[in-house]
Amino acid sequence: MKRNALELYLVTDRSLSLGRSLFDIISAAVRGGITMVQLREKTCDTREFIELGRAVHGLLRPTGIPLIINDRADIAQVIGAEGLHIGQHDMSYPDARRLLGTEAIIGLSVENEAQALECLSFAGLDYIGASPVFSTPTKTDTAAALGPDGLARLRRIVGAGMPMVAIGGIKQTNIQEVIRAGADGVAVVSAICSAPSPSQAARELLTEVERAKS
Ligand code: TZP
Ligand code: MG
Repeated sequence: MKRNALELYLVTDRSLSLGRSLFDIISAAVRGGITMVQLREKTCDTREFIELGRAVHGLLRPTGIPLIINDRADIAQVIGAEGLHIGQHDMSYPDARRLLGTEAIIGLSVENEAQALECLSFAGLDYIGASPVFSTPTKTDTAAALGPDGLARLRRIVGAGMPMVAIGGIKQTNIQEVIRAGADGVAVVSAICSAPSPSQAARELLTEVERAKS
């Protein structure tokens, strides 16, 4: 995985897409410059998830934007997605790597310093998702918010070499502090999925990430 693929990572949530199709939201966000997509589908059935995954993969493949599937290694495998994102209660990282092989992108959510430390023993882990940086109505069953200081502590633990994306409550106005704390980029749900114009929202968020990194 190219590390700059983490700059603006769209994570989907159909319940926040204001009645619009996820496919349309993702298409618009691609036009706005997103660098990676995670399909995070908690409510649709498996067959619908696979259908959506195939359609989205068809959209993304020509653009080179990696498609990551949340939780479901089986779905990542059948649709040939570029990768899988797992949380601390999903399949373990070593098992996911065994199943998907060395080529797959595998990312892991990290919520605290002990989990960050454990990542140091995970050979080939592609990135960590520091979660949540700010508390967010999008996902309320989370650990306590890390804040920029907690994010900086995770960066010190995993070292400069580990790609790290920040998630949770990220919007245009807090991107500067998140990048300054050591994130390579930001993962967002509502800032794009619920935006009146997902393409414009993506463009503005990406501009802010690039400004923060320059
Ligand atoms: N994991 C930690 S916070 C979160 C996830 C999936 C939701 C982030 O959503 P938003 O709307 O970008 O705050
Ligand atoms: Mg999960």
